[in-house]
Amino acid sequence: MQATRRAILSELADGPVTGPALADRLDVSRAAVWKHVEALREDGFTIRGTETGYELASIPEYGDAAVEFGLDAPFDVEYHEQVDSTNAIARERAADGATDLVVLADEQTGGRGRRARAWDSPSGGVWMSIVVTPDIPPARVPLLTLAGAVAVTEAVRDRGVDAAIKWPNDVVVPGDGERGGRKLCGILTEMAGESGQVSWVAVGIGLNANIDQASVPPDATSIAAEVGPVDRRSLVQDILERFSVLSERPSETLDAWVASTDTLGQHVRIETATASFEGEAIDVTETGALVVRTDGEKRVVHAGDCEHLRPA
Ligand code: BT5
Repeated sequence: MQATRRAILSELADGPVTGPALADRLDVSRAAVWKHVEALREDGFTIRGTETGYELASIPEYGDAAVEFGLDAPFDVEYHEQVDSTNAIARERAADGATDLVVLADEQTGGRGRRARAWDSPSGGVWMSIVVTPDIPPARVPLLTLAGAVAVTEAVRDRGVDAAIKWPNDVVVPGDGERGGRKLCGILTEMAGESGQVSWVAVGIGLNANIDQASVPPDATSIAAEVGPVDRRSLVQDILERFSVLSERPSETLDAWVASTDTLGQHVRIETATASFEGEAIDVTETGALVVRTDGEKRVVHAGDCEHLRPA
């Protein structure tokens, strides 16, 4: 959001302020204040002119301005009603030098999972890609996926959903089923880098929020199906604020991940690009890889699919 508009909103958050007082506090002309107030009205903010000054009467329900308003994390938000894939846009923005940007959409027509799988993304979900440029080696990028999973899990638990993390990138509602429960959220993290250094990372989060059970795969679930519809604006803010803190704190992320996963202690089947095997999931390494004990040996899995078979 444009800086003066952000400043006007933060002034109005505490109560009405007159046009001249706003102009004075923000060091702009009264005409400029009027112009920015009009622009905010077009963005969906209800700003009334009262005897005591401009009064912020309501904020938009969802969208870039809605999510940015009151957000306690350093992200700009780019909102689209409909896109092909927020990760595709995030990659373009990142290649153009963007950082701390969230590409958010109400609906995706070409949502993607890992290994070019399709991701169903009807209107009402939370489909977003967070672009960051951390100063870390590529080996630590998976920790950002874990940070995303922890952020989503904690945010949806706060809203009454019984969620758990399934290694590496799923948030599920535990129960029977191949996926170790019904899938509520998946994360697709993409990156670019050179000479052992990351240049950007896009953490793509797909969270089935206010969508019907019928519009996601049969073994998936949504927040609406579990506990009823939620306010997506505050949900997105909550996830972004938690992600922003965790992404700077790898050891806290790992502890929170271990506390929220139901993969550890499970007998699992692992599929990687080159191998398939079963064993007991016993640990996660400091870069987020899964440690699996098979007959007498420990195997460290950096990337792959994991199916929960039964408690070990
Ligand atoms: C994932 O892949 O779980 C990563 C999904 C990431 C989606 C987000 S949305 C915002 C951003 N923009 C994008 O284009 N993508 C990211 P994977 O682990 O490969 O799981 C994919 C599998 O999940 C599919 O093959 C289906 O079986 C299943 N699936 C598809 N749509 C689903 C949905 N809405 N809810 C639950 N499961 C789904």
